[in-house]
Amino acid sequence: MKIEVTLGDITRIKADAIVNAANSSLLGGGGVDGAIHRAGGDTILEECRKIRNRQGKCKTGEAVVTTAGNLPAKYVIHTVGPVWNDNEKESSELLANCYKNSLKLAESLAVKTISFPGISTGVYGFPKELAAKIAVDEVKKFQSKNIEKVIFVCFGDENEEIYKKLLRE
Ligand code: AR6
Repeated sequence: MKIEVTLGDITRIKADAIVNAANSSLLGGGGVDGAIHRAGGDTILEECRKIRNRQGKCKTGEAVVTTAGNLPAKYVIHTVGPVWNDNEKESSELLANCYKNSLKLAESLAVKTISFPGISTGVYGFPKELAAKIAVDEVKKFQSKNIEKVIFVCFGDENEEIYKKLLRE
C-alpha cells in the first residue's frame, strides 16, 4: 500500500472511501464530521439514521459505512474515536481499532484508495504525535489485497510535519 500525506479539506480529496471522525450517535457534529455532512448532503445522514435504528449507537473503535452523497468518493466510513482520558493504553487501543476496523471495512468493499483525517485529534483531545504514530503503524500492519493507497489528510501544517517525519523514519 502506498501512503500519502496531504494538507487540506478531506471533503475535497478524491478517494474511493473517506473516513469520518464521528461520534457514537452517528448523527453528525462539528469538526470534520460537520464538514463531511455539510458537503456530502442529506443522504449521508439518512443512512446514518437507518444504521442507528438497526444497530443502535456505534461503539468507540468501531466503524460503519454509508454512501458518500455529493462527495468525490463512493463511501464514507464513519468511525468513533476515543476521547483522550490519560489512560494512554486504553485510548491507544481504541484509536488503533478505529484504523483497523475502517481498513477492514474498506477492504471488504474492494476500496482502492482511502483517506483518513486525524481521528480524535480535534475536540477529542488525543495527542497528535501519538495519534499519528498509531495511524501509521496500523496502516503498515494491515494486510490488504484491494487497497492501493492510503491518504492521511492533515488540517494544519503541524500535523503534516508529524506524519511526514514518521514516514521518513
Ligand atoms: N478535513 C480534514 N481534517 C479536518 C477537517 C476537514 N474538513 N476539519 C477538521 N479536521 P475533530 P475528533 C481535523 O474535532 O477529535 C465532532 O463534533 C481536525 O483538525 O473533527 O475525532 C464529532 O461529531 C483534527 O485534526 O474530531 C465528534 O463529536 C481532526 O480532523 C467529535 O467531533 C479531528 O478533529 C470527534 O472529535
